[in-house]
Amino acid sequence: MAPSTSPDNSRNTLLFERARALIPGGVNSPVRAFKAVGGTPRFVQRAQGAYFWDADGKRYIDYIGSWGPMILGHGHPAVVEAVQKAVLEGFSYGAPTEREVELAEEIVKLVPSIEMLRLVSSGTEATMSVIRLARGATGRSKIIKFEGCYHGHSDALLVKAGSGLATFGSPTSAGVPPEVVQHTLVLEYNHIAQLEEAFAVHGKDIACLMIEPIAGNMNFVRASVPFMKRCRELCTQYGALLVFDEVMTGFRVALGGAQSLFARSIPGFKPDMTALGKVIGGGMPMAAFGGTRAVMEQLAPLGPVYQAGTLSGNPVATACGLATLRELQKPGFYEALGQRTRSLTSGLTKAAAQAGIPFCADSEGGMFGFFLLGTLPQNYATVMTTDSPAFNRFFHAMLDKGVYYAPALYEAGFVSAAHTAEDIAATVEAAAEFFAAR
Ligand code: KE4
Repeated sequence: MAPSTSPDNSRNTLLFERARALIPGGVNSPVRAFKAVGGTPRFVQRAQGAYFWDADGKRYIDYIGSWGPMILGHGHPAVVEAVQKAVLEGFSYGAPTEREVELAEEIVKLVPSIEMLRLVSSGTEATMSVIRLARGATGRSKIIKFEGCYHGHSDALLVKAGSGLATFGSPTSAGVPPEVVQHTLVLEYNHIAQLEEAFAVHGKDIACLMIEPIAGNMNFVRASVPFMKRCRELCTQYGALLVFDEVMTGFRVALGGAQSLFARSIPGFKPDMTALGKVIGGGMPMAAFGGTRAVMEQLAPLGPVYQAGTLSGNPVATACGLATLRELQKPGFYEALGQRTRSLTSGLTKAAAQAGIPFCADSEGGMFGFFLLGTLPQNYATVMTTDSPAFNRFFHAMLDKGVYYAPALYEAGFVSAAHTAEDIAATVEAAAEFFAAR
């Protein structure tokens, strides 16, 4: 089946043509262009609850939710009310507000490893600032990241694994000079021996190790507990900072983020720094980074590490984020969300098994992933063994049936509190029809 494309007279097609005339690829972020899956992106006209409607008025069950932020579903009344009230007080001041303090207090209360934090406007800003701060605080230049983990598009982090093991990476993007990434070491996710080798050779020069604790940028791959335990131990042993990039997992997989899950298995576990985003803005431009007071106080205006932002802590975005975080803390929120997400992944797995299709899935809280593979991958190379054309056929068949998954096999999926059991049943039925026809 060829990728579904909207009919030529579709408003999606017409809008995509207009957009491509003025915006590179017709989109303001590459993954939205459907390049990996082919076909015509759906231009969203409006969204409500678990759904959005495209430019032709077709309804989709939304499993992207803005790539994570819309955990309550689109247009939650308490959030809408908070934003409407905030805009009447002003859009932006470039001066401190009480609400920034309230949001900081809420995050510090919910994420024990964060003693102090700074608000920024995107996950990229958060992780970019963390790298600079880690380097400034330690006086070291080298950083470790993992293949398949994405931390935004700052130069030092646009790096792919070198040819051999534990080599310094080369840029994944044009425009990034090799000297900018010469200090970035790219390792294989979940590879303990390689991690130990890297620290044995470079440990005293490593400023930080940055990791997605559940890697949503290679669909859904968990760091194993033994691997994460070694990351913590080696960072401590060599004086490097352990940085959790929880831009996607923060408040998405659990109220305390992925770090709270590792703390259940590893007594006393805490990262040194955390990057947050997505959910904490409730869909508006808001992210944050935080950690121990000793490290955070190295930041301007207190310390020598510079970092700034015109719209950082924006009063409308903080209202949206605060209203979202308050809803998440209601009793039973994550239990219900986790159960709803698991009903999706188990339903899809059962439907594929009945049709004899290789398929596996995993989820935590409101985040999930599935693979057209027999077993859950542990690293990027394995994820990429997926039959891409088969995924693309599945993606477009679901799109035609009004189910909207991430338009790339290496992206995670998201369930919101607004997704009903009926939505899940309809989603599973659509997949079962597709699998049965294979
Ligand atoms: P932003 O700069 O896009 O707000 O955040 C960058 C970022 C940092 N860290 C993690 C773990 C992330 O997942 C992201 C961004 N996630 C992607 C989805 N894979 C955003 C979607 C997009 O790029 O359009």
